[in-house]
Amino acid sequence: MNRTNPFDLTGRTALVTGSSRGLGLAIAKGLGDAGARLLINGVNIERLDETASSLRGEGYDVDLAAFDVTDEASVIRAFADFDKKGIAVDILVNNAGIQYRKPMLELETENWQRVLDTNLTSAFLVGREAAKRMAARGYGKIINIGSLTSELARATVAPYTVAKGGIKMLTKAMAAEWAAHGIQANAIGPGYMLTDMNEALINDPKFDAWVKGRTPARRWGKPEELAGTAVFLASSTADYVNGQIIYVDGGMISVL
Ligand code: GCO
Repeated sequence: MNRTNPFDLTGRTALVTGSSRGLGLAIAKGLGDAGARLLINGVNIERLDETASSLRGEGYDVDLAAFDVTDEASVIRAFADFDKKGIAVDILVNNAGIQYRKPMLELETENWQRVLDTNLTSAFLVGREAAKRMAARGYGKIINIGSLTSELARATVAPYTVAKGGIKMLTKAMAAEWAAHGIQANAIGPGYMLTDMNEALINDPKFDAWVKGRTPARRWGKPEELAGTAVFLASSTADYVNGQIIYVDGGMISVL
């Protein structure tokens, strides 16, 4: 019998922002494993080049998309460049993000703004440019990366919490306006993951013990554990899934 794989992404092009390492890289690999051509994005050209060549070495079909997701002119230029090259972004993963930990009473407005620009406004900017093209084609998948802090606050990460709460609502706003154009916008909410961004937390024995105690799975998540959910949301099996945030968190958000 000739069965087709409903999760197959062959022929699709996926742009993953902030994908030279961490969660973005793991998600990109997952989409690539499912057959997608990858557009790897970041601002550090050297690191991006290294990631692209190692991905190519592993057999992935990769192009570089070096632009700053916080800079509107660069985002617009990048999409104009895709248009010129005949590249259609079928799948967009808004993953780029930074963390800045400081108690709010000491927090500088500049750093508040920087975290919001990188973690939230970027998803609007890149999302808008991608969705203009997706709407014209009547097809597109947008996956925004949320967080446990899309729902719950944690002391010292206020701007991140506000940005990730915003990501949850931006995802719903995208669904509200773009679902009729054949675009599905959803989000993934990772739990505590083993990434460079979380290095200071992972290396803090008290925090490490707290994560393991607080998470029903009793461990940190591995970046590659997001891949399956990303593939699902990017695939045709999720064509009627809209505006959702799916937590991949070892059960943390569901328990006290
Ligand atoms: C923090 C971390 C966060 C978490 C993530 C959990 O300081 O709390 O850096 O990024 O890992 O938000 O979902």
